[in-house]
Formats: sequence, structure tokens, C-alpha cells
Amino acid sequence: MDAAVRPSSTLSERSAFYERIGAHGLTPLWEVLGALVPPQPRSPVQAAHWRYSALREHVMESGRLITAEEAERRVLILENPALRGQSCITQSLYAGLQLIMPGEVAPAHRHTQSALRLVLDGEGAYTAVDGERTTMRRGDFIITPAWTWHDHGNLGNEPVVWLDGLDIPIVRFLDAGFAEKSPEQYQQPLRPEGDALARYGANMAPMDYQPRTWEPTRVFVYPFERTKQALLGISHGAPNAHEGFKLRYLNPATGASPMPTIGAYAQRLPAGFETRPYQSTDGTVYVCLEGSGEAAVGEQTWRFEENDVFVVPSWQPLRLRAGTDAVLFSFSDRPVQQALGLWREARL
Ligand code: 1HN
Repeated sequence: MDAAVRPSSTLSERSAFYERIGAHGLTPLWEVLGALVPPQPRSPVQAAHWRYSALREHVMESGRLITAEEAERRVLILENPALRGQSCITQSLYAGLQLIMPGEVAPAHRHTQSALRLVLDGEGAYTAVDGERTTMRRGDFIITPAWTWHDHGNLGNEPVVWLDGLDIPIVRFLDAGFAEKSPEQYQQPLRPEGDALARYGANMAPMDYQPRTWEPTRVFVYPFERTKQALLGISHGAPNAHEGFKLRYLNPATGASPMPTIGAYAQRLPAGFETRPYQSTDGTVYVCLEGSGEAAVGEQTWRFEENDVFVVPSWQPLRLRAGTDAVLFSFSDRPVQQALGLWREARL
């Protein structure tokens, strides 16, 4: 080859050059190209598992340390071990365990971040979303879409704990975060409990309702009783090799995910059933709602039990095995990736 198309330089000439151009805010692409555009996802996220039986006492201790009012939200964040200090469980998602003690109120506010709750422990709490309350029962999946007013209260006599999932890192990435505190501690109910579910969640809708494509669902609670009934209702024949019996939560008016940034799923794995390895580009947070089993991600294997949380990074093959009949809830950024044409899966 012609020497003219094969310029050569010593390492020290190159680094002197990098230093000179650095002063002008420049850096060479060729030193970082492979990392910028990897042949397949290489997530910094680490697969990890949180055992609820080990966390519970710490969550309860936070209830003796600070009030819900003082904290605004009394939450212990589940931080990915590889992303400590960043308040996230994956690159795009936040997760935490929130505690509300009897008689407490977590004051009304709203923000551009979207949130989901999965009720884990205790009875008697409610969440109010834009003027309607819903009683929080174990396994219920409740959403507070972007910019909806929400507050929580505990009218019962035991501590209540739920998992919060938010799109905080997505909104942070886009520098699009706004928040507002309500002058009212809690919202006065504008409608009786059950109104939204009756109006939008009975395979029917108000006569004049025309949802916009990416509008979050007006159904803001998906009672576990219904989810469980649906999972049992499809539990005939052979379970899907990679999923068991799995359904996605949806906005009944559009068929899209309940909220534009977070997808949520529920699956049933019959006792002894083991899934084939499955990988997808949406790093996913799993919560065991019923039963027990094992999850294997790469070299790591955990035994999971009720209320345990585990996270599977993008493109890492996951295998699940149910010990006893298991029900798993999960959530991810899949709708975002799908809207952008990025989402991929592989069934191994
Ligand atoms: C939030 O509003 C809640 O409403 C929970 O319960 C956790 C974490 C960061 C920002 C807002 C809630 C949150 C949050």
C-alpha cells in the first residue's frame, strides 16, 4: 500500500496531539469508537438480588428514624451494586421500598417522573391519584403517571410497605424534571373509590373518550385478584418455554403499556417448571409475589422468595425455575425501546 494512505505516528506523538486538541475541547473518536458502538449491549449494570427477609427490619427501622411527613417519602432506594450513588437499579429505572406507618400521610405532590407501586407488606394504606383513592392490597399494581397529583395514607393499624418503580434516570437523562408540592397535605376525594376502574377498566369507556396514542391509562390500579385470575385462566396446556404463563399489563383503551416509559408484566411458573434462557435489551426488575424458586443470570444464581427483588441487566440471559408455584411481577423500559425501534430479544 502507498505510504501516503498509511500515516504512522508514535504513541507519544499521538498523545501529544490529543493533549493539544484537548485544549480546544476535542478528543479523537478512534480511541473510543469500540466502546461507543459495541457489537452488542455491554451494560455496566450488575445482576443483583435483594432478600426481603433481610431488608424488612431496616425498612421498619426507618419508620422509627423519620416520619413520612419529614421525609416526604420514606423510601430505602435499591441501588444497583455497580451504580452506587446514582439512585438507580438499572441505567433507566429507579426502585425503592416505601414504608408508611399507621396514621401517616405522604403529602400530595406531582412530578414529571412516572411511578408504579407494587404492594408487598401490610394492609390499610391507600394511594390517591388525581382525586381518587385506591386501597392498597398485596400484589396490587398501582400507577401514578407523569404530572398526576398523588399522596399516600395509612388508615389501618399496621406498617405498609410497597415497591416503588420510577423512570427517574430517563427523565434525568433528558433534563426534563419538574415537581410541585400541593398546598394540601392530601387530596380531597373527588370521586368514590373504584370509579376509574369502572369507567375505563371494564372493557368499556366513557362515550366521548378518545385516548391519545401515548396517553397513560386512566385505570390506575390493577388489582392482584384480577391478575391472579388471569394467570390461572391461561394456565392450561404447556407453559411457554421462555416465560411460563406470562401477560403484560396494558392500557385497555390503547393496547399500549400503562405508562409510556415503563412496561409491567406478571407471570406464573408452575412448581418445578424451568424456563429456557431468555435475553432482551430491556434491563428488568423482578419481584416475587408468590411462591419461591431460583433465578440464574450468567454465573450468578439466587434463591428467591416472597417479596424478594432481583434485577437482570440488558442482554444477560436469564433462567427461572419455580420451586413451589410462583408468581413474578416485573417492570422495564421496554416501551421506550420499542417506540424508538431499539428493542430486541433472543430466545435461546
Ligand atoms: C415519589 O413521588 C414517590 O410518590 C416515591 O411515593 C418515590 C422517588 C423519587 C421521586 C419521587 C411517591 C419517589 C418519588
